[in-house]
Amino acid sequence: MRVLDTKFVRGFIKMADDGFQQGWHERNGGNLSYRLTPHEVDGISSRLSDREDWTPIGTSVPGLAGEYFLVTGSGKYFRNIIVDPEACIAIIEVDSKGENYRIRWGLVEGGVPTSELDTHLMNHEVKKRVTDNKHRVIYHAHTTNTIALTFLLPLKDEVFTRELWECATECPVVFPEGVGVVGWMVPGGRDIAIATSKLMEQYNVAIWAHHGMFCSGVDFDETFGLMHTVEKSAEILIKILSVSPKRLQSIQPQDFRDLAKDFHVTLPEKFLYEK
Ligand code: 2HA
Ligand code: ZN
Repeated sequence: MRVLDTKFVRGFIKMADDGFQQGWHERNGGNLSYRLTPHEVDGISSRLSDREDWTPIGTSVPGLAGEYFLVTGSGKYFRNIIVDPEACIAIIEVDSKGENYRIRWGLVEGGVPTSELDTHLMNHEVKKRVTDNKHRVIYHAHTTNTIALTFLLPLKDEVFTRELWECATECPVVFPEGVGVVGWMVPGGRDIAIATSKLMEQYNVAIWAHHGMFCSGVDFDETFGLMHTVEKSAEILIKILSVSPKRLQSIQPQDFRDLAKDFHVTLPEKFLYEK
């Protein structure tokens, strides 16, 4: 089967374009990765090239040995993915030690996988383990309102989670485990990958101060929907803060406890502090 005709590649391209349409991917901003199922690898095996050399990942991900990923290319523009996917995205294979990768398809005009490959792969390794192999998508975007909030709120998981929960009733149902926050760090390397993947042990959302957001999920819909929900709530909060520093009313800790009961979610008490 042609790689471009597969459901997972089409879903990947649609998600990338949805993100671009949201205004989250200026220039070459953002990156996306998807961990293929063995069945999906089998379906395209005759279309994969084995001419490329192995390249060090820059970190070690033994939990991903032998896995295949569809990833965006470093320096490629999300805006162009829908127009010329073969030039903008690639399928990579991780070696049997989890230390090297090689390109098996795509990036036909040259290039390498996303500059945030370390973070993507370390997040995938954590999520594969803690979700019992269910999560397959890691998404990074430059979400405008969430970035703006990192200049206004203390960079604490408890504060971001609580403020985002309060601004849209669906939030505690969509991300009951909360969100994590990483203080400003140099992007594109192992240190920020370690900090982010540590948060991914307990959250599906990691916010990078003054930069953007990472989300994890089982499929494209769920992962995009999570990013979209967090960013929508951040937009509401930015509108509130823009109009007035004072709120007349909001959702209270006991309201969240009542919601948790009816919607069958567990909301950690550390987010339900008295203000
Ligand atoms: O340019 O978003 O974090 C891609 C990025 C780096
Ligand atoms: Zn970025």
